[in-house]
Amino acid sequence: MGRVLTFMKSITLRSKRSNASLLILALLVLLALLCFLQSVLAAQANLNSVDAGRVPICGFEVIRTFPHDSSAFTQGLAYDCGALYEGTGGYGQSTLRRVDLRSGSVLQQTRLNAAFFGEGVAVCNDRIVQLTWKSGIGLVYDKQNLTQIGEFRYQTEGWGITSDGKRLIMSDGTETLHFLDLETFEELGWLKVKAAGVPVQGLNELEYIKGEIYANLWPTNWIAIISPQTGEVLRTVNLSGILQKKDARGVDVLNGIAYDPEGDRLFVTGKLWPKLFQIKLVTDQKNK
Ligand SMILES: [Ca+2]
Repeated sequence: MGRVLTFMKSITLRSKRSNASLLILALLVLLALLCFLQSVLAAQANLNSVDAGRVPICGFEVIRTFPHDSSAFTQGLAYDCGALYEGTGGYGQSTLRRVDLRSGSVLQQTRLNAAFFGEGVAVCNDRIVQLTWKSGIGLVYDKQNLTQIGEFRYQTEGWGITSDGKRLIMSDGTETLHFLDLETFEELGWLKVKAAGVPVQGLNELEYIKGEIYANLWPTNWIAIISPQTGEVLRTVNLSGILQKKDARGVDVLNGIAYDPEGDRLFVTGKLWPKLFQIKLVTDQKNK
């Protein structure tokens, strides 16, 4: 009798464990669905806010294609004096790297502390600044050897960063752009970005180009081109389709804009993309 009871208890226990496993699995599936839904809704909100018809849409032409490290979860991209500087994300995987444009090979890199999720990068004279996502800490490096020489703090999340030569311009995932002092990193002011009066959320990787701010709109393949004076989105471009199908398996969204002022070259890539593109924006043409 005792053996039978023990056997039955064992079955009950296994059944409870099995139910608990099913419950955990169901919760994980639900969580994944909620994350997906949030991402879809966020994308929709951003696309609505750069509403076609009210904000001009540029087309684009691919001028040249370069290889890109398909294991790089690109969070920041900048071009300076013949080299690309790239920041990658992921806890335990974040890096700052100098990359050879033509071959896509990493010439030099510094790994971040595993507690940091690397974000945007900007080149400021002889230094490079790299944001971290949720740590509230910006990292400052010597441009020559990518050695960390300092850090600074901020109150928001860190997403994208660029420089207009006088100030740093930083995004935090919302519609706000922050202007920081180049030397002290103190906040000098901020700007709300709107498209036809509607706030534009998800401002991500940034690049200052000829008096305008280019911003990737997370989680989409769109770029918004913003007036630094008014915060108004002046025009947009949708780069969906720039990657051929064979190159698009397993990739994440567009996130990386860099500009070579000497050669007037505009570069874009994305998270885990195997290619980096030099593109030219075409105005007076509908999105292609
Ligand atoms: Ca950039």
